[in-house]
Amino acid sequence: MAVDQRRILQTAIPGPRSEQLHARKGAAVASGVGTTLPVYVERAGGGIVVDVDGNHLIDFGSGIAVVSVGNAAPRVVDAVQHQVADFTHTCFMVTPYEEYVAVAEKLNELTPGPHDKRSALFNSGAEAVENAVKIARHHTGRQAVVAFDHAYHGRTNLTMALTAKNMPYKNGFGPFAGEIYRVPMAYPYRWPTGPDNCADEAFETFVTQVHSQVGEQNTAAVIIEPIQGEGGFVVPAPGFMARVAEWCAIHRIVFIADEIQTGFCRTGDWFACEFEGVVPDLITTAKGIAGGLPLAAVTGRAEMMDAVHTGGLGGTYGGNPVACAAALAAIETMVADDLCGSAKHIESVMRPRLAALAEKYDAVGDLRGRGAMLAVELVEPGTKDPNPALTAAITSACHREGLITLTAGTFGNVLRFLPPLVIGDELLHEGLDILDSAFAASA
Ligand code: PLZ
Repeated sequence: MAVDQRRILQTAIPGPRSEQLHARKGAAVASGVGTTLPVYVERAGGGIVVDVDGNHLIDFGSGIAVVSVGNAAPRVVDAVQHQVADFTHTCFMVTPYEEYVAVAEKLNELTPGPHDKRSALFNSGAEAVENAVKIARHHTGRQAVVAFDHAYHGRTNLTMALTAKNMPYKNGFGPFAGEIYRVPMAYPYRWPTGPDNCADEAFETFVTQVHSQVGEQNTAAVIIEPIQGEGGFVVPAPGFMARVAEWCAIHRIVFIADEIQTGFCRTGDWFACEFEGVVPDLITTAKGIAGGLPLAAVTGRAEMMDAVHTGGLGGTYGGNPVACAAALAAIETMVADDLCGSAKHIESVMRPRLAALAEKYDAVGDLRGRGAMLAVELVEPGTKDPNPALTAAITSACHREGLITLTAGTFGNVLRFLPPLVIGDELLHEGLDILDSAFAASA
């Protein structure tokens, strides 16, 4: 059933039925599992999420950059229904099936670079990152992995170690995996000597620190998000990533692009690396790949991927046939409906309006991102001091008006926007109107 593409508020947000369910959640679900906006969902499609009280909310979150093709996208629903009726699981490592192979073929074709590639499929982004590190270590025979300030790579033990932010991801969960080293990110807005020096100085710092503190000969991999996701949509200073990738190639260090949040048309290209012409050795994907079903992948140079002994990679559910069928349908949708074009169009609608907000309110320190992955960083007016209180106030005001928005950033002071790529212009504008009013009321 198609979901009416209009915002409709029937009750306060959250409504009474959501509140009842939320009380049950409190009694039944571990409190460590948080909730951004406790409206309980009944169905969703396009740019709308419908809750159990009959409210229609505008979706500027896509379930954290997952349902780029829209919720319950028609091709995905159809493919899943067929696959689930045929068979649900055999385990690819026991008796394989075509859908897994077809997803690997698509990934090898769509990811940057014309070289010979291989892929392996997993269940979650964190699992893909773990496996990329396993592959890089096996291929190089080295152990150290270099990650950046503000990075987010997951919540498992190794990926917690790669993730930069303590609260809520790491606090009290140590000890963390060893041989992880952190270097500064080329974060233009917060670079001490200003954005113009950022790429050069950050690259020099990177080289010096890896050389002096780790040693190139000990470094298996450098992992970077081409645009940092949870870290606040930090777009590395232009040229930084390309120079890091080049330097990695010289020292035979595996350059891993974590495109779990940026991949699959989100930034207006299939993968965010392409914008700067960077070709990673390994690329991790998840989220947008399968229209909401759990699937993740590592794709990379055949000689690196194939360095691992047979049986060294896998997992019971990795590349589950239903998730693979969904991925093939999601990718088909991205091609047929030109969702990279849609992401660029979304930027053309959103960026001028966000720029107008930045013009009007001193609290907007920075506007950044690409495609349908845009954010504003909020500060105390006249300074660069993070303003998480205002960020929270604006977010709550948006939620109360039926606009799902998310926050991000090491300092909790970034409003980020990740609408489904199939959202209509009217909803986009209405969402931005709500954001305008939230700024007017709070800033
Ligand atoms: N790498 C770049 O963005 C997941 C995390 C939500 P999983 N980001 C959303 C939360 O609070 O847990 C992410 C990412 C990047 C890796 C991951 C991890 O992907 O599928 O959540 O494991």
